[in-house]
Amino acid sequence: MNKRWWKEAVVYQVYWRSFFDTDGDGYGDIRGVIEKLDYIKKLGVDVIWLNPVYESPDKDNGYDISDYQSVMDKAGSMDDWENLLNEVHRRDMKLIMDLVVNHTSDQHPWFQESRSSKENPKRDWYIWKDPSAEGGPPNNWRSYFTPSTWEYDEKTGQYYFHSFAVEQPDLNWRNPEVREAIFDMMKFWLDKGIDGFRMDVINLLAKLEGFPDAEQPEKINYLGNNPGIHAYLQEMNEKVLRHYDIMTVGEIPFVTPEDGLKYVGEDRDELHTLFHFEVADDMPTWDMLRFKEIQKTWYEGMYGKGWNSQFLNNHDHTRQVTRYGNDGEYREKSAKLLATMIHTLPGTPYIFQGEEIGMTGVDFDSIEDYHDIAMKNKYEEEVGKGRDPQKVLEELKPLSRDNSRTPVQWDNTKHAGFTDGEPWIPVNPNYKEINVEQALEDPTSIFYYYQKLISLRKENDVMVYGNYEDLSEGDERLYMYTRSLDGVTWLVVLNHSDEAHDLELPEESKGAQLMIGNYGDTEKTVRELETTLQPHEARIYEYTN
Ligand code: ISL
Repeated sequence: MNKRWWKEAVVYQVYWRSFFDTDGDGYGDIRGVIEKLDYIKKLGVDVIWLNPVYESPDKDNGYDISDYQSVMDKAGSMDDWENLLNEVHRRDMKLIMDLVVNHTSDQHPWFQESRSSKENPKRDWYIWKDPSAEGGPPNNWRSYFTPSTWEYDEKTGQYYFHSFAVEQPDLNWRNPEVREAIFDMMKFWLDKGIDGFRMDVINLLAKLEGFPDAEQPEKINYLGNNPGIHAYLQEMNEKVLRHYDIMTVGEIPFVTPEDGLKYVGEDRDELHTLFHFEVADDMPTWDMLRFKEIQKTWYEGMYGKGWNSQFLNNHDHTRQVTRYGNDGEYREKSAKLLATMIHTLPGTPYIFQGEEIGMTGVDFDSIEDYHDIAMKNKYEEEVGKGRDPQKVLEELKPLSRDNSRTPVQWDNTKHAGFTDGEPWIPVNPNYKEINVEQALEDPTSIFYYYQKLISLRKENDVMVYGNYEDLSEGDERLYMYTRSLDGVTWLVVLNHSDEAHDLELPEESKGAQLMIGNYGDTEKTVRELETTLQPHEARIYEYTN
C-alpha cells in the first residue's frame, strides 16, 4: 500500500468560534487559535482543520460565504490568518481549510448579480427555474434545513435552488465559468501555502438531471452522488489539486463503500479521503452490530484501494461520549474507549476540539439558547404545524448541532476561561469539572491518553497500514479486532458497556504485550486467555507471529 503523510496523520478540528476568544467579543478568533497552538501541538496531532473563516453573514456559522477571499471580522483579519499559517508550520503541523463550494451566501456579489435580472451574465451561475405547471415550486424536494429546496424570487418570478438554508443558494456547477472561478479561488489559498481542503458536501455539486419529483422527498438522498460529479472532481484535480502536495478530504453524505471508492480510489485522481455518514448521520444512538457491519463493509470495499477517515463527532454531530458512550459515571473510561477505537480502526482519525478532554453535549432549557439554524428551522416548522413547543424542543435536543458547538472549557473560571465577554453560545455548565487545566494536571486524564494513542500511531505502522479483522462479530457489547502488518499484530479489545464482561482472548495472543489500556492495573503480558473486561475497558495488545 502506498505510504502517504495524510494516512499517517491525526487531524484536529478547530471550530474557531468556540475555541478561544482573545478580543472579548464572545466569539473565538484566529488569534485565539494561535495562542493555543502549543496546546494542540502537545497532543501530538499533525494537521489542523479550520472551519470556515471567510467573509459571511453567518446564518450557518460561516458555511454561507459572501467573499471566498477575505476573512470575516469575527475571526480576525487576513494578517491574523497568515500568522496562523506560519505558526502552524513553524510547529511542524499542517493546516487544511474548509472549502464550501456547493453554495454561497445569498449576499455573495455573484448571487446578488444573478438574482438582479434574467439577462444578467451571472444568472446562470445559480440554478433558476420557473414555477411548476400548477404554480408553486418546480418539484417536491426537501432541503437539509427547510421544507423545500426552492425559494421564490419576486423580482424575476422564478425559483432558485438551495440544498441548505434559503440564504445558501447552490452554485450551478454545469457552468464552466463557475468552475473556473472556484478553481482560481482554490489556487489563491493553495498558493498561500495551505496543506489541503476539507470539502463541504462535495458530492452535492452535480444535480439530478431534470429535477424529477422524489418518491420519498424526506430522504433527501437525491441531493448527492449524481451523474456528472466525478467529471467535476476530475477536472478540479487536473486543474488544481494535483499540482500541490496536499491532502483532500471530501464530506460525502449518502455514500456507500462501493461509491466511496469512486471518489477516493487511488487510481481515480479525484480526492484522497472521505467522510462517509453511515455512522454520524444514520446511527442516532450506539448500535454495536451496525457499527461493526459498517466497519467491515468499508474495510472490504476500500482496503488497499482507497483511504477512509474515522470520526464519531464534529461541529455537526453531538459529542461522542454523550451520543455513543457514557457521559455519566463512566465518562472518562468511555471517552478513552471511543478514542482507542477511532485511532485503531482503518483510516485517518479526526479529533474534534474538546473531545480530548471528554467534553459532553448540552441540555439548554430554552430554544433561545440554541443557535443552530438546522435545529431552529426544524423547530419553527414543527411548531408551525401546531405541535407543543416544549415537546418539539425535547425531541430536537439530542441531535442539535449545538451539542458540539459550546465553547472549549479551558479552566474553572467564568465562562470556562473561553472569553472575557459574553459567549455567543452558553458554556456547558459542567466546565468546573471538565476543563483543560484540570486535564493537563492529571497524568491519567483523557488528554494524556489521546497523547499516548497519537504517539503510538507515529511509532507503529501497523496502526496505520495494518489489515483489519473483526473477531467479535455478533457480540453486542464487546468489540475485539486485529490489525496486522508484516508479522506484527495488534489486538484491540473493547467493552462498550456498563457491566464487566468475561472474554477469551485468541490463542495467538499468549504472551502479547499491553500497549495501552484505560484501567491502571491491567497485567502487562497476556498469561491467561481468560480475562474480564471492566465497564468501558479498552486495551491494545501487540504480538508477533
Ligand atoms: O448536520 C448534519 C446532520 O445533523 C449533516 O447532515 C450536515 O448537515 C451535512 O453533513 C452537511 O454539513 C456541512 O454543510 C452544511 C453546514 O451547515 C455544515 O456545518 C457542514 O459541515 C452546509 O454548508
